[in-house]
Amino acid sequence: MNSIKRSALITVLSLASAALLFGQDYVVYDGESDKTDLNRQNGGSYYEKWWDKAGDNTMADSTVSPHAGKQCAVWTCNKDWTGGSLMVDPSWVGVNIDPITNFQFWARGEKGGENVSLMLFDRSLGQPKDGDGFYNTIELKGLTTEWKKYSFGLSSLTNGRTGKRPLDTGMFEGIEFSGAQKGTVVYFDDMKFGMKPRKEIVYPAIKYNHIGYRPSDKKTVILNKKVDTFRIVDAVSGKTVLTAKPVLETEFDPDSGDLIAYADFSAVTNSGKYRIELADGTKSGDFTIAPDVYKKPLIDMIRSYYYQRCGIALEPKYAGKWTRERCHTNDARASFARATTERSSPGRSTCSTDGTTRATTTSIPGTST
Ligand SMILES: [Ca+2]
Repeated sequence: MNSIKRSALITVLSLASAALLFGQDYVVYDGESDKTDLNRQNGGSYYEKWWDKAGDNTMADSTVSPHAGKQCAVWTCNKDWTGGSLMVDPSWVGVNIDPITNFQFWARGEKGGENVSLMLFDRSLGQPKDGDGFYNTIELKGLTTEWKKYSFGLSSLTNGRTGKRPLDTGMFEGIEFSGAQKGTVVYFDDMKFGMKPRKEIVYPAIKYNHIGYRPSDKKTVILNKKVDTFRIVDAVSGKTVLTAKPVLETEFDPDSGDLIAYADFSAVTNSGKYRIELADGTKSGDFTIAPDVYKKPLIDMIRSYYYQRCGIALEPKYAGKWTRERCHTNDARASFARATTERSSPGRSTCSTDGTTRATTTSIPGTST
């Protein structure tokens, strides 16, 4: 990226290319719902001023000519070079933006010609070794009074340029607004992370009980295909032991969107390994018919409670390769976010493996804690 000038980072997309969205977007701000406006109390994002006295800069929901819907956000800089941050996650947990491909938003200036800097940051912002200059910054220069769409490939913002620290994508926290002169008023709307397209997952058309079936039980498999007949085949000999017709339950199940049919093979009562084959050639994996098919799952399930115990050591003779020392032996404690009007960022807690909880407080550039 260092060979590309910063200004080249900014790609102004035409309306024609606005359709190039990815899968399900993560809405950072659109001003249209409790979760996507600036009301933290309702679970939305919120604005936190950093270098300021009260009113040096603000960000608020606005009904003045939004790009879409009823509201947009208005950022107002009342004192040169002051700034603050749009906190994306009101709970301070952080947002995993690994599956994100781009950062996009619409912006306009109140008068035209406005400049403002946007910086994506994670929890490490402000640690002594990470001044704010270590992050990649989006420089918006010369905004117009008309709404324009901006989009940035996230890799250009997270992979870093020379001397820039990449974002911790698992702990993404917010977007800083700064770098403007007194009197700058900028509107934002439809601020989103574009998600990678989701691959459709295709599940096998035959749903059978992988644990197995007891000889005297009613035995069915669910089919998501319409076929005239099915066969139960002895997996060892390859011989067909039953041929029958499935019963169609529905052509369209509203919950799954599937066709559902049942293939009943309760007539097969001899212990052994079998599979089901449909008239169109579709086959299941092998399954067992035996009186004790539930024995091993029962043991595994009960044993799982032992593996999950933390206050005792897991011994090799019981735990095998999952042997370990006892853990979480101390009382745990957690600290929570302080009022956002304080000049330092909230303390956060991390539960460590020894059961203690480390509270960390992050300094913010330009403030003292
Ligand atoms: Ca809106």
